[in-house]
Amino acid sequence: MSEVTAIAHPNFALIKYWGKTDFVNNIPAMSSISLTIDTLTSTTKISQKPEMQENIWELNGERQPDLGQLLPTLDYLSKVGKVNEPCLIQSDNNFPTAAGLASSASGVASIVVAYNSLFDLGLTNQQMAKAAMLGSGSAPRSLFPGLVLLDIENQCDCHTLVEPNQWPLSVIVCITDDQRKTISSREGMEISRKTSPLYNSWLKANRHYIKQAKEAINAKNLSELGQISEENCKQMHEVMKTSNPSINYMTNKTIDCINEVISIRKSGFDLFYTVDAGPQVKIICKTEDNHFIQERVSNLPSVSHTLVSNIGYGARVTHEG
Ligand code: 2P0
Repeated sequence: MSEVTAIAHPNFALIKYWGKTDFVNNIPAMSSISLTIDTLTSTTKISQKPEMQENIWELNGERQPDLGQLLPTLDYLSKVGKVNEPCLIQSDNNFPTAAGLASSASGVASIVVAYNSLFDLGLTNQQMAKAAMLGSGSAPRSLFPGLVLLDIENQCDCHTLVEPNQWPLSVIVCITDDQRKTISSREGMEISRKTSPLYNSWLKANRHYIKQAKEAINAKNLSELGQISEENCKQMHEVMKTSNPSINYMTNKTIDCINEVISIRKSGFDLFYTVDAGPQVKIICKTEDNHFIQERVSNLPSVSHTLVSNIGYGARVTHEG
């Protein structure tokens, strides 16, 4: 085998990670719960290239100047697997990159899975999660299907809480602006950790959020999960805003879209929103309601387009050759 292709999907956090406990090993300071979606996809082909001097990374067809945040992941994988063979890594996203749609999580997860298969490393889930985390703190969650817990209090164990077919939910991504973000999550998290007066209370509240969200998920109670997720989202954005310099990923268009979610909810639908490190709004709803809700938000002048997904599967190999 000289090449492997793998795919992975983005995941959106309902209970969020914002801040690291260990910058060098890229370890999140708090646990998180996410939802892996389908439809949006990162595809990575890794080919062995003995004639090359070093690994080369192409993203969306463009050669990158260096390996960037992939370097720690690839260093770890080559060390664990005792592999020292240069590769060409070609990743493509079928959605906007670095616009708050978790492209680094799905990209890194697809690379870890492809590399594991290409060199037949036989990594455990724990090792895969560690390799992914070194590249992006949210990437371990894209290795797994459905609703996923990344448990910082349990050696960064990452596992599925609910499989995709156990709870028919949809995610409507409302794109308000697909430009690259100006402050990366990585920079933003460090600024918040060092300067926000709310950072410590954010850190302390994490256990409570995880417990409440797990209970709502076990009971498949969408409105309770929505309530706790929106609270968690608002608190994270308060931490960002109270940082120095202040960080604000939300725009007026984001707020318009959130207001529409609240208005649809008042008319009797079960849905909630979440917003990450970008201006897009993700709406979580029952699959049976997704057409109606998509039509409502698509009519907003602040929404340029929408992307609809259901709950998706974890990272997987699609081709070996
Ligand atoms: C999350 N975000 O839990 C939170 C919510 C954005 C807002 O994890 O520095 O790309 O590579 O670990 O994983 C985005 O951060 O950052 C993120 P690094 P990552 O989904």
